[in-house]
Amino acid sequence: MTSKLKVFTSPSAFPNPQRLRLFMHEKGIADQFEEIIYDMTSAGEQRGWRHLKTNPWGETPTLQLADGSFISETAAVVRYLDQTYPGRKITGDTPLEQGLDTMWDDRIWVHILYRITTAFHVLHTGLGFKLELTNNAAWGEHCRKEALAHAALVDQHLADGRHWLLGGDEPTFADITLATAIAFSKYPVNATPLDERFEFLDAYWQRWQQRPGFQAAYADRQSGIPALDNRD
Ligand SMILES: N[C@@H](CCC(=O)N[C@@H](CS)C(=O)NCC(=O)O)C(=O)O
Repeated sequence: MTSKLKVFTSPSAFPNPQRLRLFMHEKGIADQFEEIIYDMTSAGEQRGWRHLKTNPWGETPTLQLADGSFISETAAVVRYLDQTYPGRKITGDTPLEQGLDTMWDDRIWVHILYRITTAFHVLHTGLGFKLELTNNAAWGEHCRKEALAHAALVDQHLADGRHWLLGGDEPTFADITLATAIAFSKYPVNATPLDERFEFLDAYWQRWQQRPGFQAAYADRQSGIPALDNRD
C-alpha cells in the first residue's frame, strides 16, 4: 500500500510531463509521488476513457490529490506543488520574481514550446495513425519559424552573461520550460535544435546538463536525444 499522491505522466520525450518531472527533481520531491507513466503513442492511454475521467483534455501531466480530485495543466500543477511543499520556491520567492517567472514561462511555452509541439503534431504522423488526424505542412512550417524567431529573442536576453532567465543563481520554472523546449527541439523528427542555432542557448543547454536534477529527470533514457539517452 502506498499513500503517495499519484502523478500521471509520459516518458521524458514528452515535454509537458517533463516540465513537471524536472520541477519535482529540482525541488527535491520526486520520490514523494507515485508516477504512472502512460504509453502515449501506440496505446494512447491518455486519450482513453479512464484517463479522460481524470482530465477530459486527454493530456499529461495530471496530479491526483489526497481527496481523489485532480489538477492538471503543467504550470498549475507546478505552482500548486511549489507552494505546498517546503524548499526553494522554484516559481519565485517574491511577488516580482513570481511575476517575472510567469512572464518568461508564458513567452517560452506559448511562442516556443507550444509552436514546436504543434509542428510535431502536424508535420508528420506525430503520435501515430491511431491518434493523429491532421497533417498540415504550411501550418507546421509557420510554427517552426515562429519558434525560431522567439528563441532568438530569448538568446538575446541571455547574451548579457546571465546563467538563468531571471538572472539569479538557480533556475526557476521558466528555465525548466526552456530546457524542455530545447530538448524537444532536438527530438529527431523535430530537427530544429535550438542549441545548435543559438550561441547563448547552447551554453545554457550545457549548463542544464550539469545539474543533478536534470540528470535525474532524464534517467529513463527515453528522451529520444542520443546525447542524453547514451550518456555515462
Ligand atoms: N496545456 C497542457 C499541455 C499538455 C500536453 O500537451 N501534454 C502532451 C504531452 S507533452 C499530451 O499529453 N499529449 C497527449 C495527446 O496529444 O494525446 C499542459 O501544460 O499540461
